[in-house]
Amino acid sequence: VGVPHPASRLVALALKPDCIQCLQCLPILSAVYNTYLKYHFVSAFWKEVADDFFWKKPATGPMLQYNFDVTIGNIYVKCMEGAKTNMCYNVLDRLVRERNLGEKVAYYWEGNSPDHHMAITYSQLLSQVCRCANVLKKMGVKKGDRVSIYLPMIPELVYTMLACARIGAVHSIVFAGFSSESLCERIMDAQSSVLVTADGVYRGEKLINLKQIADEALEKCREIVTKCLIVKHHALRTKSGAASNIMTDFMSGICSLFWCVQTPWDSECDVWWEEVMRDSPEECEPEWLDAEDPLFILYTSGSTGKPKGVLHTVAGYLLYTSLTFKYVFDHHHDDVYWCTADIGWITGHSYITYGPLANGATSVLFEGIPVHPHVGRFWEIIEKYKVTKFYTAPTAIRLLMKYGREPLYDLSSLRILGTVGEPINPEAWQWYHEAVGKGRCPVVDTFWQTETVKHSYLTLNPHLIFQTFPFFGVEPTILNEHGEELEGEAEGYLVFRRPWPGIMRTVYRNHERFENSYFKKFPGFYVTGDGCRRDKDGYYWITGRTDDMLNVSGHLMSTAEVEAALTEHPAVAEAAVVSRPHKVKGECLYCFVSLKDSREFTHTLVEELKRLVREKIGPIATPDFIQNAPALPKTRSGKIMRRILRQIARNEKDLGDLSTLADPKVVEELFSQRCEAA
Ligand code: 6R9
Repeated sequence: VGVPHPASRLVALALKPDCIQCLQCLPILSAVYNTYLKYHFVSAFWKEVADDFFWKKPATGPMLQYNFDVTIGNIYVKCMEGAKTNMCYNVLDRLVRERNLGEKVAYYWEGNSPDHHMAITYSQLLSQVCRCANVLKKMGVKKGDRVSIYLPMIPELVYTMLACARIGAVHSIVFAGFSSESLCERIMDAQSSVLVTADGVYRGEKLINLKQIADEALEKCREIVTKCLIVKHHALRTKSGAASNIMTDFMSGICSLFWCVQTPWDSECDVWWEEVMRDSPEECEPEWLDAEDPLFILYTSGSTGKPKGVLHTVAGYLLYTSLTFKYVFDHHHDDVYWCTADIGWITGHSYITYGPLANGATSVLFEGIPVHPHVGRFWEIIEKYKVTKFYTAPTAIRLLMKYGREPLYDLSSLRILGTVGEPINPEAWQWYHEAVGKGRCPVVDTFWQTETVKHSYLTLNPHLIFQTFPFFGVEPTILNEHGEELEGEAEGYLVFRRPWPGIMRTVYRNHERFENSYFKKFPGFYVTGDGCRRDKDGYYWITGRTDDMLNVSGHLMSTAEVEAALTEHPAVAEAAVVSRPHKVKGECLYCFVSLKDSREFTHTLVEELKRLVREKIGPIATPDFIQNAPALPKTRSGKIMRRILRQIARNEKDLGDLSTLADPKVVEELFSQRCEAA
């Protein structure tokens, strides 16, 4: 098509083999491709993107300023300096007032039980958000204050985060599956003055007492948190999801009443959401913030074990989540979009709340799990709401693959399928494409991170698996161990050469850690921590983490964090954790523990250790395998050789060079005791 850039392969590869005869679509593809180039390389286009939104004051500085080189000075990224705006105004008021979308459904909320559901329009959302914003203000929350949110996937979660955005408070959402310790650690780091939680929630058949977990967390941070706002969700809305009849309704009524009465209460601090929201006014003037004011903190695992508070700012995040949503999911006004992630993770922040709302989209907000009350729940919801765009994770696809796609449900509304969270294996891709998308729907594989907030890469091509192409403005490259850029077919460290508006700005209260984690290893580049291969056609394939991180069911955690939990047990002297492939989770935890003298490795100890990790971090970190390791393979300088442990866990006998090992006999012994089954 005469475009002198290697990216022209995008067009070439988008053609099916029989296109070679017809070529009628070439002018269209060529136009699409030229637009891609313009968006990708012409910086003026940021200005065009910004024009869609409301700015109380225009920018005085350029669209983007940055330094990515630690050897020159501090790392910084600034977008639209001098501009003033408000995220909440842009995603709600602008649509209700300027675009007349008040009556449009913003969310179809679908509860854990199919009996619970509701539709929320944009104007209803705006009024709930304003009321919540006034409640927070009354509790003393001001611009710049942090609010921790520990809520399940209920509308109040969206109301609270947008209420924070409206008044300029910084939300810090903690996934409601995390333990009290994890919650406490995040509250302390963020120094949040308010915690918002719920009485309890059913996840599938399991009741989780959120208030009790929150209370345990608050025990250690009472002097920081002055108010705890509690949504009466379990008591008012939920049942176990069992078929409803007079008897079960009566019983659940009694249980709810009992639950309310028995909820532990600290009258100094605790406030029921329903009580304060009832009389709260529906008008709340937005706080006009600087473009670079913080919008939220979201904690992600760090390789040293302590979670990092990734900080994002208002203007850049608005531009990027809205733009990526619009193009990656080819958003149309009549779409019904569903992202199955939890808002407690970045995918939910960007692609359940901010990105879809900024585009005036209608989304499904789902509280439950894929297999409750039956394994066809996802398909049932797609049919019920006629979902057109569906975004999920490989781990969910692999889980559902096990049961096969029930033909009972009509999925003909689907137009685009998306995946995120970890590399998708060919089998899962194939099944997603054929059984779910019936071969008609493009699968967009979106690689990105809590830190990058946006789809750094995506597959635009429905006919080919995996190949990924950088999103507008993203310039990836591959480096070897010495930091040299690799050309052509190559494998190495995936890095980015320049920023885009939505990249993280700092680690909250620890800018040094931000620079050390992402910019020190290869000065001049943002280091993703992922490995990557470029094939002969110039496409990028993400190969997985290159650091001490594990990706279990799409959730990142650090080996150090799990090891720290294990070594808290009095019987454990040392622990080393590696990943082992898992059919559904992608990766699972395989832990080696060395016990203190005279301690015995028993089944009870294994169970105790699993419980300990669950309590310290949360159920997602529960180890699948725990192996007794009388000694660990170490280098002469005392470093644990995780590469070898990984190979033992995976039963890979070809261990390569063991010359740096202090005692090679250790390896044989560990091999002989390896766990076969969980
Ligand atoms: C959005 C999100 C980020 C890490 C990332 C990488 C892995 C995410 C992926 C993928 C291959 C994809 N990852 N999406 N790997 N293909 N499509 O998951 O953010 O929780 O911060 O995890 O997840 O390893 O570096 P986060």
